[in-house]
Amino acid sequence: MKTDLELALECAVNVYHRYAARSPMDDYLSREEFSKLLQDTAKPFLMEAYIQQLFAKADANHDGRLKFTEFMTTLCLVAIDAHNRSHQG
Ligand SMILES: [Ca+2]
Repeated sequence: MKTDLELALECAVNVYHRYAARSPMDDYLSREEFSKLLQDTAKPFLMEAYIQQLFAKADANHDGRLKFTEFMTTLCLVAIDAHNRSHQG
């Protein structure tokens, strides 16, 4: 039986693959795929400007697409934000 953390990590990998395989079908997230991923799986009300800001922060090698390690940077930022919010009111 898998632990909660194992399931969460597996989920992150699966979500990444599901969206990276759209258009173009590769192992990278384009801006469009990244935007769709966040809108579908995170908060539907996320502003496009905020999404593009996250993308720019995560695209460490500035090639205009996110590889898995860059995507994990984004997830990390979102997780830290969620943790901080869990300690507020
Ligand atoms: Ca990149």
